[in-house]
Amino acid sequence: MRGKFITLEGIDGAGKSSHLVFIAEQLRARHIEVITTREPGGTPLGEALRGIVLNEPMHPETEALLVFASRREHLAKVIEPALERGEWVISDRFTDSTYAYQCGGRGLSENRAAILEEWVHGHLQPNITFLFDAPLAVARERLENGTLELDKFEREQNEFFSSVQSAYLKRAAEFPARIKVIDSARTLDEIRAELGQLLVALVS
Ligand code: Z5A
Repeated sequence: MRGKFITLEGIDGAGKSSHLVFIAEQLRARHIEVITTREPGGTPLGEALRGIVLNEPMHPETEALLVFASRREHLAKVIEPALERGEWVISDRFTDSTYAYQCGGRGLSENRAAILEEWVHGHLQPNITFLFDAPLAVARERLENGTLELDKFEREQNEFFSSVQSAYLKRAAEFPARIKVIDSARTLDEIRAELGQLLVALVS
């Protein structure tokens, strides 16, 4: 049986990476084969592109083309083969990030993103997306406490993150069956309890 595809989304510091391991453990406890991966990245080429996207200033359309190039490789080499083998894939970020950061944050037209999305994975969408949503001030504080060196995106100002967050919530309103908004201003235990329930529904 084909595996399921789970993606984690949210503004920087909202907490998605903290929950990736928990989600994988919950699934493995149910004897499900799981791989975890991330975007941009997930392949040697994708990781090289990640270094460029996160650190080099560039035109918003160049940024969108590079994250979709990384995604094409990721789908071909990692995501699709794993799903075909019946494994579940958990990706820290996927295409909703492009709508949030490049469209919401940088002003790229959604039509351009939709063309690339159709080209790169018109046939595939995540089975479920957890959107970790926290007030900007909370996310910012967590990030500044946890990170030694901020990348190009993390150095952006509140206005940018506010636009990114609005774009995420717009996506969630457009795709309510797929995108589950998780209030991540709560404690880790409270969030895990909700994730646990959502995973039970996904597994059964
Ligand atoms: N990007 C893009 O522009 N377009 C695209 O299409 C894609 C990506 C795919 C890299 O992403 C960048 O790529 C991203 C957009 C761009 N922007 N940036 N930067 P990334 O996911 O690798 O980087 P990130 O967003 O900065 O992830 P992060 O630093 O790992 O943040 P997080 O996953 O949201 O948070 P966390 O690491 O789980 O938690 C941050 C800290 O808060 C940590 O110390 C935790 O222990 C703490 N934390 C988390 N949750 C809680 C709770 N509930 N209570 C207390 N403390 C908590």
